[in-house]
Amino acid sequence: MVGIGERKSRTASADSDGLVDRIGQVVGSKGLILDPRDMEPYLTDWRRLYVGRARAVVRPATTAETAAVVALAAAARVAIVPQGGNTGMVGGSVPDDSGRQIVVALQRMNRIRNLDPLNNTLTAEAGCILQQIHEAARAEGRLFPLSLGAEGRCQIGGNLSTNAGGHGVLRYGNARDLVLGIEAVLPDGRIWDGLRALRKDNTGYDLKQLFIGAEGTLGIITCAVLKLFALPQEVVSAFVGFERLEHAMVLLARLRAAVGETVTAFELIPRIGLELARRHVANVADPLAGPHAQYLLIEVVGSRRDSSTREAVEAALGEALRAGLLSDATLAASTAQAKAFWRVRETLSEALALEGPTIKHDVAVPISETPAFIRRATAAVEAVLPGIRTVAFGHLGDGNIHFNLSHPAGGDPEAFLARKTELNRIVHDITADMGGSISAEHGLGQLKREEIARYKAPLELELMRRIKATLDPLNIMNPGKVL
Ligand code: FAD
Ligand code: 2HG
Ligand code: ZN
Repeated sequence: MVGIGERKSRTASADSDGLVDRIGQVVGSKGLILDPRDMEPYLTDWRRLYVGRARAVVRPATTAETAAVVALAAAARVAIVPQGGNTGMVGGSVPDDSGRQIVVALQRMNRIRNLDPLNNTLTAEAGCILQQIHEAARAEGRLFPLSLGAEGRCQIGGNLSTNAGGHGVLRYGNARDLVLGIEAVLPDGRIWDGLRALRKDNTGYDLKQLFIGAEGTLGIITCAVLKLFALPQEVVSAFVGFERLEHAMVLLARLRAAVGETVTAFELIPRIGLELARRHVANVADPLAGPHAQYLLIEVVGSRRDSSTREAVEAALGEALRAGLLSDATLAASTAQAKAFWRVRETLSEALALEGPTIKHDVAVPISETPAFIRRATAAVEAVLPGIRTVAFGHLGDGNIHFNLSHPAGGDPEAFLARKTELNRIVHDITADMGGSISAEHGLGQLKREEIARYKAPLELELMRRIKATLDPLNIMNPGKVL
């Protein structure tokens, strides 16, 4: 660690215009990180694809402090990179390598400002960890349904800025659908108080939606009013083995016919994914006895404290088994068992990273087209790179496939990564041809900033640029991301 005196002298020497000093006066010593070693975790993204440098990492504790920091940076024409839990998949949360940008990390803004059980709303500051919000809601007998593998680390500000998806989208929608109001600091340092807690508000453009999914390019989200839901009384988790992807779509339709819109997760795990998770991650077990080509992790919730949902799911799966749609299935008999099912699903990204170089695609196609997409894209990448290992998993119930490509076993990892652009092009062209999106839930960040120009209509890109120029004419808010 570096002593305070040392930090000061380091600051002074690198701070010829006095900006960092002025920011330090706003946020105090707890709010400023200048030592290169202490800054390190804020400069590298989760995937370790991007390593940037920063003039300072600033950790404001309040909206007023955030606004003052942004105003100072804007006056000095210094760019800001907002950062939440730094779990993003597309390099949006880390600075470039100029060493001139300032990272504004929201982690100290972690208060739940209000929870209104009768209005079914929770008001949380941007730096609240998603899991903290789950726990606060649960303590009042409510559910905040946004749910993803990174929930122990990602922050609600990051979730909203990426319009995160995750496991519950087919029942509850994306992050965008779970917000009633936000508060944001604009690129000129003004505070927009849009913290309304209303179900209905038709008074013009829905401004909050501009900031949601903007990946920090239009302002810093500092607080949000979130929608809460009834806590399920019964949660049924099933792990299903099956052989043909088309059958999964039929199974989803049958399940919905049996239990209505209470299917909250319908997640695809291919055999290779299960094998990689077992190889690389501790405490991952195969819930079924024999091997199957594909698996589904299904969750259905019930609103009655009895076993009626479990019985309905059991019956639907039994019928599907007899109809040859699936090969085997097991229902979790306890919360611990359900957790073990989820461990298989939620450690897939980690397992892939541990297996070696991976080329990722996060695509959406119409739900009914997912089997055709997986087949077509798999054949296309295998044709150009025999031995390539496709690990297509994800949110099948939303038509969102994480089409991951792992390097051929025993092959040269560098040679594999050198073909990234070519493989991206193949997968994304197929996606576009099927009416899909090249970023279903992870956003564009730096990773897909150039790529999107090929797939988005010029008019849409023009409108996006105009919105950016209107809100951020100095281009200081996370420049080089999205656009
Ligand atoms: P960060 O990574 O810190 O930032 C993401 C972007 O938002 C950046 O552009 C940043 O500048 C901006 N930003 C952050 N906070 C603010 C703010 N307060 N105001 C303005 N801009 C801000 N994503 C999914 O959608 N679904 C999944 O199922 C899913 N599963 C994952 C599983 C694992 C194991 C991991 C590592 C990641 C997963 N992700 C998933 C990706 C990631 O967790 C989400 O994108 C998450 O929403 C990012 O939140 P964060 O706080 O880490 O944001
Ligand atoms: C998930 O659903 C995440 O697990 C990550 O969105 C997907 O690693 C990936 O490709
Ligand atoms: Zn996902």
